[in-house]
Amino acid sequence: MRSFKLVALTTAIAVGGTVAATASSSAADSSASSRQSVFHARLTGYEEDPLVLSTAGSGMLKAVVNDKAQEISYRLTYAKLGTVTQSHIHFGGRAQSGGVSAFLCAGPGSGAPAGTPVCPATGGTVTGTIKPAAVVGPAGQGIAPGDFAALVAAIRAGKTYANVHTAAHPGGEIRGQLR
Ligand SMILES: [Cu+2]
Repeated sequence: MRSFKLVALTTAIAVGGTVAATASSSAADSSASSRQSVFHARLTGYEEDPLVLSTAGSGMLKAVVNDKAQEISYRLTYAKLGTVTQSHIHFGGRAQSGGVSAFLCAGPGSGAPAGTPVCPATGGTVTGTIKPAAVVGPAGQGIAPGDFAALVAAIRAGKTYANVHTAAHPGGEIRGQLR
């Protein structure tokens, strides 16, 4: 019994030590690079501005910023929408509409940069990568075409949102702030 207790105590110390080591190494990581690189947006109709519809549609965006490689890789999933025409990252705060900064997917005639993936019709998942050449603006709001750093700064400031546009709702059917 005595030796069993001793083993249990030793194990507890070892586990505690591991937890402490993990905690301190993650603290070191975050101080070495305090800039956030993984962002998510939960898209619903309720986030649209102006709020004009109740929709069963919903979506999720995950975006990973790689400063060194100068690219944002993303995965956009959505469901229960009308016919999707295009999807973007826009410059703007919550409940505030702004211009298009980059395409996430597009249909024909949307004017999207070459290489923009095609939007799944009414639901599905699309993945892609935004490189500096895919940053289209909005120049009128201070983000020049190709200004990757300005887009990333806006994302980190919480001032960008993802929007999915449909044929029935050209202004956007679901939307969510990147954070
Ligand atoms: Cu849009």
